[in-house]
Amino acid sequence: MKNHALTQWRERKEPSYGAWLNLPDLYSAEMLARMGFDWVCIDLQHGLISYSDLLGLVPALSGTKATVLVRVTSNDAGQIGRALDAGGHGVIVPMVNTAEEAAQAVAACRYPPQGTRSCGPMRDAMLEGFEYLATANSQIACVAMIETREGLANVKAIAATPGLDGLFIGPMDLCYGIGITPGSFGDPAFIEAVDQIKQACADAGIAAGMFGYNAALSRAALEDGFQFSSIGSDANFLREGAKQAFDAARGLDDPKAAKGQPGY
Ligand code: 3PY
Ligand code: MG
Repeated sequence: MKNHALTQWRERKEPSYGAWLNLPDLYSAEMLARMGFDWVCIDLQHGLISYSDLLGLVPALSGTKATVLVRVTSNDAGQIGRALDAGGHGVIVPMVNTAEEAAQAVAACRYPPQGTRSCGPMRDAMLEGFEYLATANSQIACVAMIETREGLANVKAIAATPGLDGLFIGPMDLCYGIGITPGSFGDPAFIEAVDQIKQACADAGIAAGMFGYNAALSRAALEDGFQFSSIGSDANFLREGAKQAFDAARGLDDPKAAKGQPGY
């Protein structure tokens, strides 16, 4: 197994574009993946997606170049194992606050001796047999989200966690964490926090990622030294596309709508 997104992040030569799935629809998931995104993240934390939905979404995405990441609901080894056994090629773990928590997430992604993942890869074993076991530890991506005050305070130690592949900023929770209004991404405190996280990644030699609420936010992050960003979600693409068409048909074109509005 070769993880396309992980290769991009490690080599850092090109921006890595992601699409975010909040909806449990197989057709729209496949459609997005076929558009050429480097990775697609199935969001079990805030998306309207169950584990049974995930079992259908993973095959719908396979056969495209998109690396399948799963945002789990919490830093839970059992759930991380199930997401990977179902065919996820990496996890995004929310609300990581300490280096110990980051190490727990990494251990859940790696087979012994590097970690404690229990052996039972269902989908990848079907596709690759035991070959999967030889490559899984190096090809499964483990990403920790920095989005709390405590996580930010410990970001250097978290980034230095052996085996961790990247940090991913949850901008809205990060705003809450540092005590500013959610969405005030121009606030100097937010910019300072983002810089701190980016620097911690650079020092540790891991990838910096940003949840982008729209293409403009993602582009700014990627031009500012981030390696990966989600440029929007299925729900947001649907809402924005529908809004533009509906407004255009009524002659109400909103110049702001063309740039895309933040949203889940
Ligand atoms: C955040 O903005 O906090 C996120 O986790 C994005 O879903
Ligand atoms: Mg969050």
